[in-house]
Amino acid sequence: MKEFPMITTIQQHVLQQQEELFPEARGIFSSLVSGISLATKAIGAQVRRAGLGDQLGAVGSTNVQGEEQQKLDVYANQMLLHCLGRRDAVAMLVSEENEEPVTFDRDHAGRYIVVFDPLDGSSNIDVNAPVGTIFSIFRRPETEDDPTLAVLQPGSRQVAAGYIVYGSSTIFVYTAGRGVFGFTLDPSVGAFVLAFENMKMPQQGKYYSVNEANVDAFPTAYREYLARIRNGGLGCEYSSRYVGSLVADFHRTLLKGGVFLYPPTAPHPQGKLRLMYEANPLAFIAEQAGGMATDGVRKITDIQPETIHQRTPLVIGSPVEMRAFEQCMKEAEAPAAAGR
Ligand code: P6P
Repeated sequence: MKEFPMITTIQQHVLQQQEELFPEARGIFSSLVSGISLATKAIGAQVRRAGLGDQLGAVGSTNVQGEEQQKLDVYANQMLLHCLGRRDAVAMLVSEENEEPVTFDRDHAGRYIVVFDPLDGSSNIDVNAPVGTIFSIFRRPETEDDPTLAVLQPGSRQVAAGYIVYGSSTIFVYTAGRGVFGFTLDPSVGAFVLAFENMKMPQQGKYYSVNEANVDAFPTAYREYLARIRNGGLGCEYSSRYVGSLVADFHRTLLKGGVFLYPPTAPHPQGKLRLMYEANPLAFIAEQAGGMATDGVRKITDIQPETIHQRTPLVIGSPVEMRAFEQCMKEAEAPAAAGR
């Protein structure tokens, strides 16, 4: 009989993983991934129809960040809150679009906290550029009842993290601490199907990714680092690639190697990107894939958050580029240290 290609859906993969990783999870953890999978299939369907209905444009309100909300931002947030909020495993949900954690009055407290950016880069939708959903999963601390304090955990305590990039295809990438796996949404099956096993970031890439319009506002060390990249100081020629959508720029860096930077700038001296639901999940994935992620001083995953929506500078990428960046930061500190 003709052999048909066997498929592994993300649900099957998580069940296999959790038998090894979380034997005590009893299917609880996989229910979270199923909730995210369901929500992001619905979000992707709306993103792909942008322009055919009332999906495009701004809602006419701003979110807690003071950013203009796109209609699809609101839809994506509501879909994730709906699909995850129904899962008993969820103790609370934290979204870029909600100032406070969303908690649930259940007979028993859920065991997991899901933190997410429902639709990152949504301003790119109007021009058909890739956008994405980013999520991070923590265990709820047994001893902390205050929702905000329960959320404020360093990225090193993430149980799982991932993103869904709505690009030329819809790809779900996640890690649960035992490697990075990618699943492509197969419209003929209506499921995310395993397409990338044990994803590893190349030791060195040929792309650097930064918004060059801000370069004059970058700290000196960052400007010297970029100059070193451009003048062949890392041993090969580089091209610049910048989509302006974090998930798309990171996904390319994961697959092709290189480095993505969002340094401190004048409008954002603490960086523009969010620690809890942008930098942390991508840093977990980068580390699991053999890459690195820093805020310029510390590993992203070592940072103890002080507020849920706090921002951070982010430099994330392959070992060669990241070690060169660390060297530039050390050289920048050396004169200052000598002068002390
Ligand atoms: P800039 C999108 O608005 C976003 O939050 C990230 O997805 C992206 O990496 C960054 O901002 C782009 O910011 O200032 O370069 O337009």
